Amino acid sequence: MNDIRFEPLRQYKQFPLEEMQNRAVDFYERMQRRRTVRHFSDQPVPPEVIDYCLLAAGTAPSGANLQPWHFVVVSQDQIKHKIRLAAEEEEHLFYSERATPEWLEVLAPLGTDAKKPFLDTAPYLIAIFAQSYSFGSSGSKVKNYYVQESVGIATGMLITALHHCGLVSLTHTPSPMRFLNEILMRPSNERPFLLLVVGFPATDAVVPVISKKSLEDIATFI
Ligand code: IYR
Repeated sequence: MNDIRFEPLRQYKQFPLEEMQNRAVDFYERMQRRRTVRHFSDQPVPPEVIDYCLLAAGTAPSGANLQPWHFVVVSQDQIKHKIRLAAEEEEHLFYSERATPEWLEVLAPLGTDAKKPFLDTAPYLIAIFAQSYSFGSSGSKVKNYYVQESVGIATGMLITALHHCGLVSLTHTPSPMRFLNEILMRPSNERPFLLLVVGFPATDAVVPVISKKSLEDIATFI
């Protein structure tokens, strides 16, 4: 029989209504300032900041609390360069052959191309892996549930934590990215989910002029 244990919800904190409203507005304004950045400075980032952001990501809810994620934090120049070469090879094929004209058309306003110099410049590349299954204590396979959802939520929390610390990030998805398993020596139960490029923006960084949908466009209240 499973030994189910419960404890009181000790850490929950309710705010007075006015403070709650202020917090909602403040958080929205903070998140509105987040931009995906493609021009990075090589200024180093304190490693403890990355550790805490990863710990924050690791608090994410997950299917059956199985936490089906693994983060590989790459800071070694040699490994970053290997990733750049492999990613640029895939991206070159993407932009010249694989992407449909419709896809290239929606990408055009972002000004992206097959060159990925930020993979060398940024101080950290965080490769996020999704574990379709894990290994139990006896080495047996344990199936994970809602893997995409769980890893997506943890990734969103990581991006939010980094932004909260004053860092910028780029969600990079070279496709396919199986080469990350080989370069980073990850086992076959792990599938690369996303490559997050992390650091400070270059002093001359620019971002495309874009807008976000309105509340009316993203939500229905009934
Ligand atoms: N993976 C390519 C293409 C790309 C695709 C989407 I959808 C984007 O929002 C951005 C880029 C690249 O990284 O250039």
